Amino acid sequence: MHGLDPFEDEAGGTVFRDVIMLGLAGFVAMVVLLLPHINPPGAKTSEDIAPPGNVIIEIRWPDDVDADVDLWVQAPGDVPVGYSNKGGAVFNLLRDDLGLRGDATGLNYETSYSRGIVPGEYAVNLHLFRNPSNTYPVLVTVVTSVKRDASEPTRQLLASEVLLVSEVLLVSEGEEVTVYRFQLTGAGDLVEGSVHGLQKALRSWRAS
Ligand SMILES: [Ca+2]
Repeated sequence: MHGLDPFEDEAGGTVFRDVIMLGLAGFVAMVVLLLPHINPPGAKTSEDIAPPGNVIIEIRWPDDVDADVDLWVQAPGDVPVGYSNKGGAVFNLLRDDLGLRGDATGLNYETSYSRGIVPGEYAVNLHLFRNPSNTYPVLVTVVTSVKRDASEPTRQLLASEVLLVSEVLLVSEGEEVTVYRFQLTGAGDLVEGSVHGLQKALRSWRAS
């Protein structure tokens, strides 16, 4: 008589309630742990808060071309960031795509993200590090976008706005070209008339 045994019901109910209470306790503990992050204590001045938004620079080249193209970027007042220096004060290179070697996705792309939008001039270079495919030219698409609102981190791509798109033909191994240089305001707007392609070496850059 399974369901009629009052003790069994009682015990089952207790276990059930305990599980709920444990679950609730866990939830409350999580909320308490998260509270300092959600609501940092103390008054913050605008200088304490990292500038919102970020700059995203992506390059893409044909997936069937076994070429190792490198993206090099430089933010205002920062060191160049590329495969041999994957992080600066502003930019981080997500990964160095070597072409078809060691590639889980089969896609050829590299992306650099900034933390915050620093006003001033940015430079974007491409370097054809290796081209074992010996296919020329290598067509590389370069997209620069900004995400102004940092409050929705999970909607990174939806919330970003494309500023510049370029296609570049790389014609020889070891070639480094400046795709463009441009200025941004602190709000992430392109400064009118600021885009130019004056060459600037980033890969071989050394602090003076
Ligand atoms: Ca690469």
